[in-house]
Amino acid sequence: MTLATILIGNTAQAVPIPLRGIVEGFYGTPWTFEDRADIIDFCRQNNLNSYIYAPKDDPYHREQWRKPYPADKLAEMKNLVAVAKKNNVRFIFAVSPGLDLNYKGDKGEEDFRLMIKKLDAMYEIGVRDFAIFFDDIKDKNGKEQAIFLNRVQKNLRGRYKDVAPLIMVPTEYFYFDMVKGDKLKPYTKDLAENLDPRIVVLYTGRGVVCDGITDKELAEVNKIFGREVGIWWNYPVNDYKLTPDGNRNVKLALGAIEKLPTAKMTAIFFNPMGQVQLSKLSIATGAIYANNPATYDDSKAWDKVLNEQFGSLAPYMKIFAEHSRHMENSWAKVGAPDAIEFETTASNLLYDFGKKSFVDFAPLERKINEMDRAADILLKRLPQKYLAECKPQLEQFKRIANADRVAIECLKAGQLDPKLEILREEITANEKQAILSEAAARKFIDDVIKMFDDQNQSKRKKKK
Ligand code: 14T
Repeated sequence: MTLATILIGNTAQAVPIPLRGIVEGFYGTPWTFEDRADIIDFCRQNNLNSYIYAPKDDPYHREQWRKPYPADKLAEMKNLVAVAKKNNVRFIFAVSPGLDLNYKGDKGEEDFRLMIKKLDAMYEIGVRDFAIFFDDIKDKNGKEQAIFLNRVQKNLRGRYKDVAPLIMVPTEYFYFDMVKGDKLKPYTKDLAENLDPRIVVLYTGRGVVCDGITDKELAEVNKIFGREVGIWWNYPVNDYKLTPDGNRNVKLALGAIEKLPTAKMTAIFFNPMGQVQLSKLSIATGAIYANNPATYDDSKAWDKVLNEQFGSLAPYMKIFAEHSRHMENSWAKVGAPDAIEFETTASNLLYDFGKKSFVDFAPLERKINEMDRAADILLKRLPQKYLAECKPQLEQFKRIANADRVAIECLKAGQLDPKLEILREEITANEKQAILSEAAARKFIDDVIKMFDDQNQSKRKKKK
């Protein structure tokens, strides 16, 4: 039993995180208005109460934040705000002015006026919740940002009694960027010292994309800001794994939300993938978490949601999703490892292969057959709107299963078949658009080829 569980009579009561929802905060093609209406309905169904509008590549949100929305865009927005109201979901409108915001002099006054004008237009169409984000910018004037935000908050709440407290994201928005050694960096210190304590601060954990947040880590950041901070959680977002030709959204994050605090907290927002339908898998587990952090069990939640969302296809979707849940690059790491059982079965097999006279290939062969079959069934039976988001990945999954099978044939024959190298080249070519199971089923192909290469190399050396 943790702090966040309250005993009433003799039964544990769930303590939902007060503000819980989705932040459309990724880089790349923004969702459509239909996507957003659909996701707001999904929020209601899953007892998530907030949606933040903050698509990085809506020019009116960030690069050209000063410009008012044209009439057609505003009409769509008004529609969406009505959908949110009907669904009992807060529509939180965010602006990211930090690329070129002025604080001082006439330009400062003009920018303040334009910000208020921008937010007023949203109030007019029914928005009552606002956010201002300062992430991913060069400017690091903590004090000026705080003064600006305090002034915006005071202005809005002075004129409108029904506007909620402002939400903000700092420029130093992850813990390792807020501190140097055991000291606060100047930006964070200035911001924390000057920011109205009623303004909600969001942060992403110890890194931008990191492997969990502990109660202790959260408490430390609460202390820094002198308030209960909220979490902007960068899973399942997949905008940061860029291919050499600049494609985003190539790896699908289909795992459960995991490793988040159980202590009492004030807000959590999940940053989704460009793929709206498939984002619902991990976000529905996040909703279970956010409605009762103390009792959350990620693997139970994952199974429950797979069944709810995929019905008779759930067992096949689970096999696919197991190979596509870990997100990692040089600076990011989140999500359970991909296909742990496959990985241990494969590495045990290769270990035995070098040592023993008898090797049992059957367990890995069974797994490979299951993967191939799952891909076929999903390609045939997934509803069109889901398939549209994962066809390249399912086809790549099939290619990998196929190559894994050939790799086993090579092991059985005791020599490398050049066909395996051709299959690997095909897979590599398709990694422009689809990546999965990098450290499991995809790695097995490389491991087998490398093993034969090493063997041949040492044979050649012996001849010399
Ligand atoms: F606001 C923040 F909390 C945040 O996470 N900002 C961005 C966000 O829009 C993006 O979707 C997310 C995942 O890529 O990370 C932040 O953007 C970055 C940060 C980086 F350090 C993108 C690339 C980076 F190298």
